[in-house]
Amino acid sequence: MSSNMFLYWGSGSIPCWKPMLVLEEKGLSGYPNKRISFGDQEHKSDEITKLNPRGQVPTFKDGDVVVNESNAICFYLENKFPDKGTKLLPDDKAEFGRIVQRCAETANVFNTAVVNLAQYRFKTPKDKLDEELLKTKYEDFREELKLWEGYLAASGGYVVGSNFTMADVFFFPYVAFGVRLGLNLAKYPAISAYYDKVKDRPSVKTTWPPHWADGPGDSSIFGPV
Ligand SMILES: N[C@@H](CCC(=O)N[C@@H](CS)C(=O)NCC(=O)O)C(=O)O
Repeated sequence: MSSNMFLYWGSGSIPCWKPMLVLEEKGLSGYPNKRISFGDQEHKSDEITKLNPRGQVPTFKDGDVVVNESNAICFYLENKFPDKGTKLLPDDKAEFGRIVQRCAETANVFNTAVVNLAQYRFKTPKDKLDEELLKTKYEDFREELKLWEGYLAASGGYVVGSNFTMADVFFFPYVAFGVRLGLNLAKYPAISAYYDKVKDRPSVKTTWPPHWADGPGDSSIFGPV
């Protein structure tokens, strides 16, 4: 059933990790795929840009249907396979609303953690870092994490309730990315317990970014958070 699908992905990419988690949770492992090399700019190759003019991964097709953008791929797969494997978006309308709300809120995690902080750190030479600006970036991410700490402390062990849902697909990769780059979860006990539980989930272990096994990340990025 999954043989018409094809996913281009890159290791360590949060946007790629999300649809990979959905595919595993849906029991669609073994789908044809290609891991691209960012270093060799393979995401800018004709093979990818003819499907995705942005030259980004994930790039995905299912037969003649091309779906790019990680969120879109996740919702496409859930819509196509609602009753296969893990049900990531339930039929119950209220529950559905809570889950898609948290999915949407991960845009704030992306902005505070990745765009404002990690990308600033990656792109700025150490001697050019504006320490005062950095403090505000740490504070913004801290404030965002406090919200998620509250959500998890009040929920049944997952982002929404007591089952793994699309909200976890959207949120967990940020936590793992944070931990790799020095985020100290001792300050966030509910997120810490969540991380410890979800990291051992089969879909998560199978899709763990392969290059993370090559060595640790730069723990100074999120260390002060
Ligand atoms: N909004 C897109 C973002 C995808 C994205 O930024 N992918 C990165 C890898 S994490 C990429 O391909 N970057 C290369 C580039 O933008 O040139 C999504 O959610 O799928």
